[in-house]
Amino acid sequence: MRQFLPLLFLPLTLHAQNPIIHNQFCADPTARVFNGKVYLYPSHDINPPKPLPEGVREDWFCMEDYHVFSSENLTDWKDHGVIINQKDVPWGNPGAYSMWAPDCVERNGKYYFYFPDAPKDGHGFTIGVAIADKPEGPFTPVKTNIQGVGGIDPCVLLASDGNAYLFWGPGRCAKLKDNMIEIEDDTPVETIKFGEREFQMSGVNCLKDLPSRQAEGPFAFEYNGNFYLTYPYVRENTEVLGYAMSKHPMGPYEYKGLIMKEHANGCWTNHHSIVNFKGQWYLFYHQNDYSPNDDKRRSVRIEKLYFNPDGTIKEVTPTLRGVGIVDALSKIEVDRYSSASSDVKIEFLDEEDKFQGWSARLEKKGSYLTFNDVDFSKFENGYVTANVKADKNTSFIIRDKNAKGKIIAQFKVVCITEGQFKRDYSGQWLTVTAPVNYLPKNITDLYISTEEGGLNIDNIQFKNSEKYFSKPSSTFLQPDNDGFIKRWHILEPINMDLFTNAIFTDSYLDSVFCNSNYTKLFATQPSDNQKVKYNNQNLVWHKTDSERFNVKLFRFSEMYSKKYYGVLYSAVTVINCDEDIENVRLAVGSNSASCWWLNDEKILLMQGDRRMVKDDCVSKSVTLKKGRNVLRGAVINGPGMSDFCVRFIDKNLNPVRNIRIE
Ligand code: FUB
Repeated sequence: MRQFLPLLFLPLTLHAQNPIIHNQFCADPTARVFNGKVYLYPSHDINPPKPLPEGVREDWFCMEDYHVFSSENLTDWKDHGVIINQKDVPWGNPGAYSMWAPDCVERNGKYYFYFPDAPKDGHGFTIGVAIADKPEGPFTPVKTNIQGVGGIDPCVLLASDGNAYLFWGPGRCAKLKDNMIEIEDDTPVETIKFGEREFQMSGVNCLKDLPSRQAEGPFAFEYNGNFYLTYPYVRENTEVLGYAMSKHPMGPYEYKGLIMKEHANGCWTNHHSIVNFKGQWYLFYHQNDYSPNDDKRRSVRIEKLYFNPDGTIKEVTPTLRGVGIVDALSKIEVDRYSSASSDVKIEFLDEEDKFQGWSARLEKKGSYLTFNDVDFSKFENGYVTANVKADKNTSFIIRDKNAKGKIIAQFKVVCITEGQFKRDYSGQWLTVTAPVNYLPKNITDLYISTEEGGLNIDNIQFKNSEKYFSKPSSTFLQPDNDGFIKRWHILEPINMDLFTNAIFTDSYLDSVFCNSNYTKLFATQPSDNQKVKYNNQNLVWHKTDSERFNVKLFRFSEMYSKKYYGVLYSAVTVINCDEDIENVRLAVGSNSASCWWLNDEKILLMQGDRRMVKDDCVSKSVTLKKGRNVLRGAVINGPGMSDFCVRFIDKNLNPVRNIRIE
C-alpha cells in the first residue's frame, strides 16, 4: 500500500482491502446505496492541530470536516473531497473540532446529510442537516440545528410506513417531519446528563432496559418485516456492536445479541452501518489500523454480513482482507490476507509513516497465507512480480485455491550471492519476477507459502506480457520493410552456468560454437516441437515468428519458463531465393556474443560483451544461392537480456527483401 497525497476537491481513486481508505483517518462509517453505487459518509479523524486550539484535547477525537467517498465495487473508492467544514455550519462552533458520526439519506430527489456538531452557544452536541441535489454534494447547511435533539450520532430510517425516523445518541428516536429537518414532537420528555450539563430530550429511548451501557452510534434499518436497531455499547471495558429487533420502528425492541465482539487490539470505540449492495449485506465498521497506539485516529473496514433464517444476525469476525474482488492485474496487498499460519505477522512498511501500509512476514518453513477472490479474467499470459524483503536466500510459491492447488508461480529470492560477484541485499526491498505456469480460471483464491521462511511480502501483481512471439503461418514470410528476418526455429536455451560476459574471447567462443557436440545439433533441419538432448539437457525446438525486428530470446525463455541468464541460444531459419543474389552481407546485432553460419560456412563471429545494435557487425560478402539457404546462429550470454536482429544488406547498404522465409 502506498500513501496518496491529499488532493482536496479532486476525486481520488483508492484501491482497498481493510482498511478501505488509505489517504486519511476516518471513522463512524455510514454507507448508503444511491444510484447503484455505495456512498460512504464517515467522520474524519485528524491529529489535533499544533498549538492545540482552546478546548481541544490532544488525547481526544478531533474532527473539522467531512469527506464523502463512493465505490461501484467496494474495492476502488473515490474520494470526492470535503463536503462540509466546521466553519460552514451557521449554528456551529467553528473551532470545536466536533464533527462526529454523520448519516445521509435521499428523499424526493434531495440528499439530507445529518451531522453532530458543538453549538456556538455552549458545550455538548446537537444535530444539524445539510442538503444537496447529489450524494456527493455540494451540501448547503440548514440555518438552525434540529430543535429538541441534543446529542451525537444521527441515523435516519426511511421506513416502509412512509415515515422517516431520526435515531441518535444512546438509542433515542423521534419521527421526522416531511421537511426532514424538524422532528414532529420536540417537547422535552427527559433530562439527560452529558458531563456536567443537563439536556432536555424529546423522542423515546428505544434501548431502555436493554444491554446498553454507554450506548451510542445507533444504526436502524428494516429487512423482511423486521426493524433492527444496531448499536455499539460497552459490555466489559470497550465497545461491542449489539443489536435489537422489533416489529415497529420506535420499538419496543428486544435485545438479540452481538454483531461484533470487542476489538482484539483494544480500540475503545466501534461504530458501524449495515447496507445491502447488489444482494449482499455488508457491515461497515472502524478500527485503528493506521494508528495502533491511539484509538482516536481510526480507519474504516468492511465485512460481509449474513442473517439466520429467523432474521437474527450472524456474528461477524473482523478480517484484514475485507470484501470485494481484486483484479489480478492490480497490486494485491497480500498483507491484507484472508487467513494465515499462526506465525504470520504484519509489519508496518514505515513506522514513521504508517499510511505506507504493511508487509506480511512469513517467518518459517511452511508459513503460508491465503488471499481470496482474485479476478484473473483480464490476465491472458505473462508473469507475476512481487515486492519482497528477505534475510536469507529463500523462495515462495503461489498456488491456486489451497495448499494442494496447482502451482501458479514459483519465486526464488536471491538476496545474497557468494564468490566473485558477492552481493548482499538482505533486508532490502527487492522486486522479483516469475513466469505464470498455470492460469487460474476467472475468480479464485491464492495460497502463498514458503519452504524457507525469513521473508516479507508487501504485494504481488500479475502482468500481461507484451506480445513478443506468435505462431507462424503456413505461408512464406518476407523480411519486414527493413529486411529483418523474423521467422526462426529457436532451441530452448542450453544452460552454460555462466556468471560473466568477460570471457567471450574468440578462443572461448570457438570452443563453444564449433565443438562437434554442439554442431551435431544442426545436422538436420529442426522441426517444430522436435526434442533433442545436449550434455544431458533435454531441449525442444520451437518454430516461431518474432513480433519485433529483434528476436527477444529473454522473453522466449520466459514464455517456456526456462533459464534466461548464463545460457546459449541456437536459432535456424531457411531462406528461399528465386535466383542467386550475389554480393550481400549478413548484418547482425546481438546481446551478447554470437556466431553465424550460412549454408554451414561460418561467416560472422561477434565476440565480447555487447548490446544489441542494428547492423552492429557485417559479414564478408556472400551469395544467397537460388533455392534454399540455411542460416543459423548461436547467441551466448551471462547475466543479460539476450536478443538478436539479423538482415542481409546489398552492396549499396539497402536491405535485401526479395527472399522468402520458409
Ligand atoms: O467518532 C466520535 C465518536 O466515537 C462517535 O460519534 C461515536 O459513535 C464513537 O465512534
